[in-house]
Amino acid sequence: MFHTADPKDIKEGKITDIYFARTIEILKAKKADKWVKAEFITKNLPSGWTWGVLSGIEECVELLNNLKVSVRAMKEGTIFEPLQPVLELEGMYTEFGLYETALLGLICQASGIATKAARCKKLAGERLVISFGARRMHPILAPMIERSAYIGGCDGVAVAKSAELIGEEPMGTMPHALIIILGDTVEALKAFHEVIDPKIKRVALVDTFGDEKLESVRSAEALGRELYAVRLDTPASRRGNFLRILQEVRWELDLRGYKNVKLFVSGGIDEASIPGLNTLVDAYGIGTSISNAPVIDFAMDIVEVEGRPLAKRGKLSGSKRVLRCPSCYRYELLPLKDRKTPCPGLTGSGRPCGATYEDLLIPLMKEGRMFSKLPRPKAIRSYVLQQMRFFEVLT
Ligand code: PCP
Repeated sequence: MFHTADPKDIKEGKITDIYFARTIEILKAKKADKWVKAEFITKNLPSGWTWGVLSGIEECVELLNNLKVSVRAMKEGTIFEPLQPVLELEGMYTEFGLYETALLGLICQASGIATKAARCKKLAGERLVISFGARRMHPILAPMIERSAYIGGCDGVAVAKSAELIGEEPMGTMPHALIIILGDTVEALKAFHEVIDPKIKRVALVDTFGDEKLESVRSAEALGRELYAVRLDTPASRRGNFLRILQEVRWELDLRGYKNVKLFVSGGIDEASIPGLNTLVDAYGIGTSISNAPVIDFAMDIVEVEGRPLAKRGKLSGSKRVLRCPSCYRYELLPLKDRKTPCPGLTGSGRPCGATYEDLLIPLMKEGRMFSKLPRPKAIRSYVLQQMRFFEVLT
């Protein structure tokens, strides 16, 4: 048996901090339940991040769809900033209070992963970024982790079940195990080429036994134009100046006419290493730094009771609108009842922007009835990449 919750446990409200269950008990016993609005915001983002990518909304819908609540939410994949409500629930508190723990868990981890993936993809530009991190986390979470990595911007995921969930083909190369068992890099590559479906890209792993540049040349000579790339997963003990190793591999391959063979790197890749490797690298396999991304510590807080703005210290009371200018991406936070004005921002040439703000926090469902169909992961990823044109990764 795995030490994990069953989806049924989550739907039945069993994944809840006990004090929420006791609060429900007290409110029911005292007939003191109230109609409330509760919002989910983060006051700060981890690691000096200035923006986050929202992920986990589809699972929140799965959890909320049998409850008598009205839900407003940002679309999954929306880039948000601190203090902006990304989700708001309205209804009798005892209808949804029990699910605070699970709802937070669904967006805190997923949004951290999606944001990290977006940061890595932004730094890598057009180069492939593949999610290799499922092995660092409990396998029961792998599909969620890799779905968030994909919608955040990764070009592919390694685990078959995750790929199924996002409707894409899984991506991978070959493990050291194949080379160790067959005893040689090129024997393993030839066996892969002989057995595996021709549509799968041929990537030789060149750091198992010998020097990467010699193994790369041997692999290129063995497969010629069939070889898509060589993967360097050089152990840290031998990595030294990794860029120099890549320069040597690139030089030796080009010298022999294998300019088509791409360079794929993995092992300890993080945002800090990407800019320095981009001059030579065509593809990144990123594991730990994405799957073990810091969580975004959202909190759920009541902001209205029986229609009256009321919130704890440190929180802004009342239901809100989150506006964003589609032209200059300026954000505005307003009380829900306030009317929006044209964007007061300035264009690059210093003229008033004046564009019409769009509402980011929009009605999603009422008592289980959805107002619109949820987008597929591919569409969410495109939405993230489109927004990412307006955001920088400050490292
Ligand atoms: C690892 C494997 C992972 C990579 C590294 C992720 O290599 O290829 O995909 O690394 P990261 O978590 O540091 O980003 P190995 O453990 O050498 O495994 P294998 O032989 O299976 O490729």
